Amino acid sequence: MSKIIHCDLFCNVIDNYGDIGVCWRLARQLAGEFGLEVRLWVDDLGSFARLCPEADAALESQHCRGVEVRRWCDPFPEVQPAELVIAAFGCKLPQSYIDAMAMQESKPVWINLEYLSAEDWVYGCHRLPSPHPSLPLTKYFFFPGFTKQTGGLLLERDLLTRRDEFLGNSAQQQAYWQSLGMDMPEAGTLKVSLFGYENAALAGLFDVWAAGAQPVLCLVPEGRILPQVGQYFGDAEPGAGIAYRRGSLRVQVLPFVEQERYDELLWACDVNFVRGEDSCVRAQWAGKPFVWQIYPQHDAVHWEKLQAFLNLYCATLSLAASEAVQGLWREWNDEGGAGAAWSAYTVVRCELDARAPSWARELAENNLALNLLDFYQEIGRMRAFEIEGQ
Ligand code: TRH
Repeated sequence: MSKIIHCDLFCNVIDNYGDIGVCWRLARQLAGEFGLEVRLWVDDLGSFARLCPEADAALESQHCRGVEVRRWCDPFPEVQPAELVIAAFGCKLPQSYIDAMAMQESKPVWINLEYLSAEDWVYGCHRLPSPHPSLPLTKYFFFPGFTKQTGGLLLERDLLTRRDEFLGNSAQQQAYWQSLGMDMPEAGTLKVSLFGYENAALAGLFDVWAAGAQPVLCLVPEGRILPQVGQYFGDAEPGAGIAYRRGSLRVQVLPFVEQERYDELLWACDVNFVRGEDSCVRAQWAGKPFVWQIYPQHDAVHWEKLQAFLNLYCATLSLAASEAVQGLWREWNDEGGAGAAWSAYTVVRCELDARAPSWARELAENNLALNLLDFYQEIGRMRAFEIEGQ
């Protein structure tokens, strides 16, 4: 029987839900699908509890869905380091923990799991070692990404099967809409989910939807864009459960749901507006057209990141579809005229609908958790070989 691998996964929540979203997903997958003993260290359990409502943000230690969740506090407790140590998004590990790693006879495999990017400089940095300046430890960079030259994307083993079952089963879909307190939308209604940051382009988009011939049902999970939604409809206190209507547009505000349930929303809609990192990946697994609001950075480097992804995503589209996607995404991210760009997008929707499932299938060939564990084993073999050679 093979030995159980212990994994310490460190998550420093910078803001929002992306950091913890990625870590929680990876932790569950490593524990549930690969049998690792995972300890997830989180410095903001309040954010974690939004994704996993059964968690108690006041506890130092608890078990959730097969994962030991620990508060990352200062001073850091004295613990035995795991064989596999993952620092999510390059977060800085506690010094006492690094010292303890250096004391181990068999040194842990220390991996910096980086942010997702489609930029090609990533190819040269993926799997690069970085020896510690003073301790006998090496940290390795691991980059998620969209091509074979990267570590791939987080994808649960059964996700695409579950998605296809949902899409092929109207009873399941009906049950989903009922769980939202709604009837299944009538055929011909365009169903849109809208998860985003504050965005000045929203009003223009709502105007176009409201004035259009096609009925649009827009589902908005509670979050940063909600005050603007309320403002559009003259409501100073928008909240989950509230619905609005103007012309052909109906907006329904949804509660923020536990992480596993967010996928159903993406599957149930025709177009998904997403943001950050994790929801953007989930929208791709949904096999539906999507519009990405990238996480804005002060030095505007996010534009290069956005363009790098667009270059990949649009490479197999017709010129018209490529221009329409790029036009809408740019306007949405620039907080500009998304309403006008929407019309061109509508014209190419059929092509985008057809392309999205095959795009997901292609990405699914590169599974991040699997690659991470292969890399862990590879480093172990490399070290054993070096010891034999001494
Ligand atoms: O929340 P985000 O904007 O996260 C971020 C962070 O800002 C982070 O600092 C930054 O580095 C990163 O983006 C790029 O967007 P993201 O990544 O999509 O994370 C949202 C998570 O919330 C994702 O795991 C899905 C989840 N979610 C739910 O669990 N329930 C919900 O109802 C919704 C709408 C989302």
